[in-house]
Amino acid sequence: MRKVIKNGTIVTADLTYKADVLIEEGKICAIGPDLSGDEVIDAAGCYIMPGGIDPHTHLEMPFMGTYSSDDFASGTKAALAGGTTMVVDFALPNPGQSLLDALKVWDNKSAQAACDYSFHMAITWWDEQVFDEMKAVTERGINTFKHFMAYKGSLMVNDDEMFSSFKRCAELGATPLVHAENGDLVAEMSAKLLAEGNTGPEAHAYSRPAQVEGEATNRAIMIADMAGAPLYVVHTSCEESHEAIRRAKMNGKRVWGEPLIQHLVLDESEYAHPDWDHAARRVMSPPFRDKKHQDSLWAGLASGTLSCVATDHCAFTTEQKRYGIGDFTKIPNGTGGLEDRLPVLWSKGVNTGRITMNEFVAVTSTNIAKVLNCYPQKGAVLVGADADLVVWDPEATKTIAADTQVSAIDYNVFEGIEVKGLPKYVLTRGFVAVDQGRLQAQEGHGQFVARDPNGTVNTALSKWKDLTAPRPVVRSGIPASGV
Ligand code: DUC
Ligand code: ZN
Ligand code: ZN
Ligand code: ZN
Repeated sequence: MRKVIKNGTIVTADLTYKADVLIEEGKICAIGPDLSGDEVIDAAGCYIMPGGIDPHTHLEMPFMGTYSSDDFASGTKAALAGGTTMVVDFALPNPGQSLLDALKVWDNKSAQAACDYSFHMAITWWDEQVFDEMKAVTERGINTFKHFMAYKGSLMVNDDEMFSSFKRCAELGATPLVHAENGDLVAEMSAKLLAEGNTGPEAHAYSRPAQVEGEATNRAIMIADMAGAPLYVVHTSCEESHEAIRRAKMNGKRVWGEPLIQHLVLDESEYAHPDWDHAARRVMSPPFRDKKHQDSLWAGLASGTLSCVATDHCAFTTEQKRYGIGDFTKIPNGTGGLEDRLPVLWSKGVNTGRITMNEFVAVTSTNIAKVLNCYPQKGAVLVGADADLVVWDPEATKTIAADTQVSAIDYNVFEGIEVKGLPKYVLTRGFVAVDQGRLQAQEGHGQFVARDPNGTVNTALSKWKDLTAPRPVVRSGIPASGV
């Protein structure tokens, strides 16, 4: 059975043009004028774009004494409802746990996925076993390793551990990722705030100012450079971090930054809301920032110094957030966004003229597929690519509301925002998961996407830069004067 999408305008990261798209066995098999198939999807008045890829989600993640409340079933359905056709989640070994055992846990959870998915592997501890297992992980098609520079006492790794792991990434052709916040300083400032009686959610933001993120981003960039590895900085939320990334790029370093849709449109005033629940629901790390930082992030997307827009989707219910009443450090960190990333970015970015439609496709899909090394299977409207497609109606509107969302939690941080531009059809490998705006996703349809190591960037870098290679011995150590 061949499906054909007719009468639409294709929008890719670099082109906008009118053509039909023919789909067979889950793949795009032809693009051109006047194509015919057994089933027609009418895209008149709509744009045909590659489905969104969310490079950063935490589905059913054990974290801060609980589990995030969207699992691979509700999370990937929410993704599809909003035009995202692939998510990349983080397999998270407990410190001391085998990476391959952690991977089995994520394999089991993801069996219910409704859209395709891949994993990053977190490095939460370091020894020879981890060093060895990283190779087996890359052989499973996972070429990205995440390092938490924050969450002292649980997930955080130190500089020596990061340096070892980054060098291993360079050897394996893998890319390290960092959550860049200075965990020592955050721990110290949190303790001081609590001791002074600052126990509410606003203190979460006070404990993690932009400086802790800027410092950690710059440190990670320098460590990656010494290791001969590229670097992907997750949830870039402030000018200080963006500045470090910009400078690195100008110096020829392969570094990418990933702002979240939340940081682009929501600001720190949310934490001053008189309602404790309202503020706590918005507690995430890094926290929301002021407008100056938002302007910097938008500028980065337009200029290309920031590459990908993600969600860090890590959804907790109000009841879970209330674990932190009386102590902000116990509020589970995380917000949702999987369903809203594309409509909100389109409305606040494309409709306002801050980014073009082609830049929208680049930062929500194509750049991500390239950096994570699954392009052009994903992120492309090309013959041979997976038919992960969105037929986007730029005139459709809605008001974001928790009452109508797919996500399993009881609120939405974007509540009340009016969006214009919504998916009319969403196809996941040819299967129509959103039909005229109605969700008909199927749990279990999603498949794991293997991302082979040795993307072009990684290979080039580790050949070019090997600062850790043995150095020539130029002196014996005895002064020549013989004193
Ligand atoms: N930040 C969050 O807010 N939640 C999950 C993990 C993270 O780094
Ligand atoms: Zn993080
Ligand atoms: Zn409220
Ligand atoms: Zn995260």
